[in-house]
Amino acid sequence: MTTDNVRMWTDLNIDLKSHDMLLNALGPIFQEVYLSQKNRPAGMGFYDFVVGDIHGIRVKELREHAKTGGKVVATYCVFVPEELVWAAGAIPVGLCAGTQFSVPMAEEVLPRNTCALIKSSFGFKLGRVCPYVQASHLIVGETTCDGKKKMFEILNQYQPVYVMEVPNKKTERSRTLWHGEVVAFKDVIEKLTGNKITPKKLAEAIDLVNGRRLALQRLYNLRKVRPVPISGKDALLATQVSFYDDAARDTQMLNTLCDELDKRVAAGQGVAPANAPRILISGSPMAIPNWKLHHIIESAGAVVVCEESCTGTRFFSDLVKPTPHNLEQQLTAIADRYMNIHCACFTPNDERPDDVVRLAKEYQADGVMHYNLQFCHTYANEGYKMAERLEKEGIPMLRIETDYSDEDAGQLRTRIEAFLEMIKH
Ligand code: BJ8
Repeated sequence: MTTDNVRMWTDLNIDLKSHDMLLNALGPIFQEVYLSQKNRPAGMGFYDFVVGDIHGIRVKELREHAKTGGKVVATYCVFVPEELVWAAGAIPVGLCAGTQFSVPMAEEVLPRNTCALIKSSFGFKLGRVCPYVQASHLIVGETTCDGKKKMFEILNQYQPVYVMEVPNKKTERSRTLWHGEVVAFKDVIEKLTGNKITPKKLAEAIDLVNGRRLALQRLYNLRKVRPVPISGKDALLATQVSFYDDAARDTQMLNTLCDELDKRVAAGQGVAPANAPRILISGSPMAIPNWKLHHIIESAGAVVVCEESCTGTRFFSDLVKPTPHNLEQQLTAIADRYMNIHCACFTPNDERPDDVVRLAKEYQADGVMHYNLQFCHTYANEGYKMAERLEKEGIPMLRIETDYSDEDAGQLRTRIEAFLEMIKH
């Protein structure tokens, strides 16, 4: 912990005592979950460094940006079109939190029966333990689920929040509404930054974000190979870091990692034996440092080969389609791309089971684990239709409902081991 960092955190009004406790807890968990893995790609060294300095260097970059008049825009959902933020010269940063540490802080205000992701994120603000929240000039929320929607109203009492209306259906009327929301968001960001979003700037931002999506697609494509050249834990970490690292640097680091994985594939080198059970996880997102399920699965000898989630395929599968440099057409292409995210907030949302079936085949998954955070009603309910669909397809599925605490780890381990035993070749 450098003096510089402490000064920066003090300037950001961080509660230093709680913050110390948070960082001190993270180190041993990272050691146990990540650094104990054997045969990791050397390219993961970058991600280890990022986690080792999680509240240091990147926050410093955001502060430098702010010193020159730049803005930082925080988000909680992959529906917020980050292209518009970059195009206005601001920096987007994903804020979702995946730690139990801040959950009790949030429970002083929010109902206990709220999902851990919402509580953890809100607790970060209430407890003043997250420098990314503190460094943001605007938080952008969305109307995806009721828990988040109502949390944003309370969060707005602490920090400026702007909420985008995400429709709940996929009809033409909903698409029109969403298109209007994207246009309105452009105006909000222009007002915040004082910068006009030009077609040229927007084209550059579209290329920037598409570039990162392509790099993540490349990483995930490499996970389709048997034996798989990278663990699910490492792939998850690389994806999680993409939510807050600089997009250009992130793309470069992802591609460097993929170059190394290409060589592993060519040499037939895997992180697990070729016959290790291959698992696809589908459901709620896993924000950093939520590595709980992956750790249990991979400690039991299986390997996670894909995540159908917003910290997985939903984050990068679709690109913004190329258009002429014309603002209206670019905004339509952006709105169309984001409406194609099959979040459980939509009704109906039959495209999601379709995706899972397709992904299970592409990634040669032996089984699917349907993961929902406790009190997340949208994903919990979709688990029913997902089970029906996968049964028809002959794909074994295990339903997992959990939170961020370790209380149920033993019980989960037992259920997961039994499932793996059943699907073993
Ligand atoms: S597009 S999945 S990132 S909303 S887990 S907070 S749904 S109660 S996170 Fe999400 Fe956007 Fe959808 Fe993706 Fe609510 Fe459920 Fe909690 Fe959730």
